[in-house]
Order: sequence, then C-alpha cells, then structure tokens
Amino acid sequence: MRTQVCIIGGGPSGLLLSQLLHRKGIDTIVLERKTRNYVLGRIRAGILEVGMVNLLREAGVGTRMDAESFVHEGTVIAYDEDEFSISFREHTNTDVIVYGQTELTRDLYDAREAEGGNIVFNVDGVEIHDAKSDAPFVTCSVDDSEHRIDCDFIAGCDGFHGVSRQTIPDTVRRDFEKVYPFGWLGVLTETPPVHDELIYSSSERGFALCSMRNDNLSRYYIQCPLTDDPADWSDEAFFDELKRRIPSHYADKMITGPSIEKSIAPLRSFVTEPMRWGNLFLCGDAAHIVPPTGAKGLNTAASDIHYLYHGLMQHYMDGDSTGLDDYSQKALARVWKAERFSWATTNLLHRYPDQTEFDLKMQRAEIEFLRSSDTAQAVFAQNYVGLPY
Ligand code: FAS
Ligand code: PHB
Repeated sequence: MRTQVCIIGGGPSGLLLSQLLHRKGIDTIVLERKTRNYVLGRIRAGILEVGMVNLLREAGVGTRMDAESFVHEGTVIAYDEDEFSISFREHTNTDVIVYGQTELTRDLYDAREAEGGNIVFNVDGVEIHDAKSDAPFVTCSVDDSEHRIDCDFIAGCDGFHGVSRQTIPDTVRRDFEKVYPFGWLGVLTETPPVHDELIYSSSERGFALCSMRNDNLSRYYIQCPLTDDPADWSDEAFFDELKRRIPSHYADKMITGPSIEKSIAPLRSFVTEPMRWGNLFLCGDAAHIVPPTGAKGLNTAASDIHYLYHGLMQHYMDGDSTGLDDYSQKALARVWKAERFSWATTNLLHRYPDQTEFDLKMQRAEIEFLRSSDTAQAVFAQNYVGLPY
C-alpha cells in the first residue's frame, strides 16, 4: 500500500489533518488503534479557540458546529463566596465557542467517510521505519494480517501513549515534564448548566469547574487526589462536594442529575522536543500535554495541525519545504506559551497538599490582583482565547 502522508491516530489531530490534506488533493491513510465508537466515547475538551473553529470550517466540517455551538464572551472566576468576570470580548475583541471534542470528532469522521477517506480501525503493532530516509514506511497488523504502508511523510497523531514519540531516539529527544499531585474528577449530566458562562472556582476545599456542552448537557469537574477512583464517588457525593466549592448562590440553584459519564484525568504538563525527526512529524498530545485548566489541550493540537498542513501543502504544491523545515520550531514556540498559561492557571486555582499559609496568601493576592487589574485580565483573556498562530 502507498500514500503521501501516513497518519497514525484517528483522534481530532489525525482526522483534522487528513481532512484538510484531502481537500487539497493530498492522499492520506489514517491508522487508528481503537474503533470509531471507542474514540467517540471519550469525553474530552469542550472549549474551542477561534483558530480551531476556522480550521474546522476550512476542512468543511463547520456546519453543525456553527448551528449547535455556543459563543462565550467571557468567564467567571470564583473564590469562596467572591467572584468576578473576565470579558474576552472587551479585552481581545474575540471569544471562544463551546462545542465538545466528541462532536467535532464525529463531524470529522462523517466527513472523511463521506469523502472516501481511508481510515483503518483496530490497528495493532504500528511500527515506524526509516523515518530519517526519503522512503519511510509504517507496518502494522489488522485482524492478524500484516500490512506495510510506504509514504513520503508520517504524522504522529497518536496521543500521549502512542508509538510515534517513542520512535525518536532518546539521544535525540528531550522530554520536559511536571506531574501534578492531583487529578480532575469529571461528570457529564443531562441537566441545564448552572450558569451561562463557565465558572472556574478556587476554594479552600480545592478547585472546581462548572462547564457545559449544550443547554441540557452540563460538564462538571472537581480537583481530587490521584488515589481516588470514580467508583468511590456517588453522584450525590460528587454534587455535595461541588456545591461546597462554588459560591452558594450558584450551588442553591444547581439542577443535578444522574451522571452519564464519570472519569478521573490525571494532570500533567509535558513537552517533547523536537517535534520533527526526519520525515516523522509529531502533532497534538503525541508531542505535548497540558493540565486542562486553561482549555489548551485540543486547541494547541489545532495549531500544530495548521503548521504541518501548510508545510505539506507548500511542499507538494510549490516544491518548497521551508514550512516543513520550520515546523518544529514554529509549533514549539506556541506550545510553550500554552504550557505556561495552563501551568499558571492550574497553580492559581488549585490547592496543593503541601501549601503553607504563606503560599495561600500569595495565591489569594494573585487572584485579587487579577480581579483588580484590567491589564492582568487582558493578559488572561489573550491567552484564553488563543494566541496567534
Ligand atoms: P488523542 O489522544 O485524542 O488521539 C490519539 C488517537 O491515537 C487515539 O484515538 C488513540 O486511540 C490513537 N492511538 C494511540 N496509539 C496508537 C497506535 N499505536 N496506533 C494507532 N492509533 C493509536 N483538553 C481540553 O482542552 N479540555 C479538556 O477538558 C480535556 N480533557 C481531557 C481528558 C483526558 C482524560 C485526556 C486524556 C485529555 C483531555 N484533554 C482536554 C486533552 C485532549 O482534548 C487532547 O488535547 C486531544 O484529545 C488531543 O487530540 P489528539 O492529539 O488527536 O490525541
Ligand atoms: C470542558 O468543558 O470539558 C472544559 C472546559 C474548560 C476547561 C477544561 C475543560 O478549562
């Protein structure tokens, strides 16, 4: 089998790249380890930056998103019984939209399949060969039969636990990591959101986030110890704890309901450098992970895809490989800024087990400064809506 770009991973990164390249006549194959339903069953991101929105429209999958998504012009920051709003619109003249990763991944699958996309599910044993040569290839097995895909380029879109990053030798690759001493317990419920904007709340009991997917689908998170198991948390216990971490006027009006999904995500900051090795290009979670506090995970995958898509187009259409040569340095420049914002907002709003009284005073002073300073709110807003590509 032969293709121009072999894409490993059928999550949002791999599917978006495949769909964008297809519309420019560039041939791809997507190799996905799981089934379509398994990929769609993972509840992940909810907030899209304008850069991701524009890419999805350019990929021809913006119709349902434009019809069903919500525009959010700001967010609420709460701390104990206090709160304030930060207006994205006022400080950046732009905003974000609420549209679940599950939905955009579904839209991408539908578009790839409608346009004859070559997506192979239940792929096992993916191996990358000769990435440093002009004739790289990928081997894998599907239903116990072996396959070889010869290609010009390989896009490693296979997430944090994939094989692509591991293909780059330890002597070449540098990993940077911070593991946080807590996770997020997330719950999805078919109930109306407690507020029309997101509420990021820092309380003495820990962080909480009130989010949503639509006007009858709410997404809630509470910071929890890494030793917790979702099965340890009844719905009642979850909502009791959530209500104790947000201002009481929200807690009193919250409509709760049975969870239709409950999971714990560990929090980690991670970056690997470089994001290119020969003709292998890493994109999205394969190259970097952020704590979800700043809603940057999926949105940073989007800018990687933007840079690689344009680099590949330039190569195939103009015979110019400048974009590919600049990919790693360009992508990493934006990745590190997203890492910083995600790390800073996590430190601002979460409780650490070893925090001293002084640490808590510093945290409170920083929240109070954010509340009082137009400049600080403009900096928060610029990062939250997404820095330029
Ligand atoms: P993904 O991990 O989504 O996709 C990689 C794909 O590659 C998967 O489908 C996997 O099955 C496949 N794969 C892996 N190994 C393979 C192999 N060897 N062969 C073939 N296929 C292989 N971001 C936010 O902005 N907000 C959030 O609230 C948020 N919550 C998250 C919760 C969790 C539990 C996790 C893990 C991430 C969360 N993220 C969140 C980040 C998330 O949205 C990612 O940024 C996003 O999924 C990145 O997309 P991909 O790069 O496509 O990686
Ligand atoms: C979500 O809705 O899942 C969500 C929203 C904002 C975040 C993280 C997660 O910062």
